[in-house]
Amino acid sequence: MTQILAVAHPNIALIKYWGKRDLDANLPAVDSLSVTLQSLHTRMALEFDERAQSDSLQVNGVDAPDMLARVSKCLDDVCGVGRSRAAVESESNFPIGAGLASSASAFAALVVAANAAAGEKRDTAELARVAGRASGSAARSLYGGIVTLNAGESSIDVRQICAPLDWPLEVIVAVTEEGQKAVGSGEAMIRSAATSPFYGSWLEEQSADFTTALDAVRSRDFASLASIAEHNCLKMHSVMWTSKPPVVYWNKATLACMETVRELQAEGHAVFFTIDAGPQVKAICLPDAAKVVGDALKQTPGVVRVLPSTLGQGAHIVTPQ
Ligand code: 2P0
Repeated sequence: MTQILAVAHPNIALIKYWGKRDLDANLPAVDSLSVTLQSLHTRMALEFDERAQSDSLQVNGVDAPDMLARVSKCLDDVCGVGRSRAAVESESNFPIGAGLASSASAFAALVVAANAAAGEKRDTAELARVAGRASGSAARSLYGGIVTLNAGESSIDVRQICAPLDWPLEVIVAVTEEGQKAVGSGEAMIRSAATSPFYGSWLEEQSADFTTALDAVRSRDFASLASIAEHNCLKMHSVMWTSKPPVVYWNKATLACMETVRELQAEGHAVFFTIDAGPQVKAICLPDAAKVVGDALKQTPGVVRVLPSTLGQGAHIVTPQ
């Protein structure tokens, strides 16, 4: 069978997903709101082979047996358990497993590729639900621009609320460490729910934070979005830090980048930070501020490189069958 190629972009949550309502179904405990990044991508090549005995997976040109079970299960979810075995090759142009949502772009691209192979039977909303079972954040990468994920009792509802050009925010990712994180987000979330004394208030306040952010996007109120996104990020990290044992993804450069963003804000630039399950800092800004923000982060001690991006498209097929 022909090889199918899909591309998806990682997304960065401004209102974070941290915690699961249902472990088996991988349902998030809270609503989230994200931006999809155009310059970072995962390309997923998928080819089914009726004669093959088992699935295979390469990530950036190297066999990845640890991830294979999750990929096989996701292919079963899209194509059915009676499917042929598949050869899957994933390539990302940014550090993976480092808090840059590589599992989001990978599983979003995978479900789109698998759906094309299976004859386009599922719509995007359904693919988002399937991707979310593999990786909670992957559901959001099915869509471009600014995206919401509502976490219901038994299902998720994912939507684009703003197309990329309707509010052309820019994101500068400051990479402070290229290596993979020591504790995966799935495991860390479970630990937080079980041990952080702040987890309950995190859950309680989330829908108010989500609504504030949604209103800020709808009214294009950058200052309001900045304030709630930074608050929500720091609250998620407070839950992580107060887990037992603590989950601390930051390094010295993470803090230095936050300080840089604070200085830029004091100079009047429209920028705010967010940080995920890794030490990288993402600075979200209005287009006018992008150059000065990029230059300032590049010069911040400990920053390895910066990756600038506009808001991007949802997951899509590159080569039709
Ligand atoms: C987010 N993160 O909303 C949050 C913020 C990291 C910090 O979603 O266990 O890899 O596969 O559902 O999607 C990263 O977690 O977790 C994540 P699983 P996922 O983007």
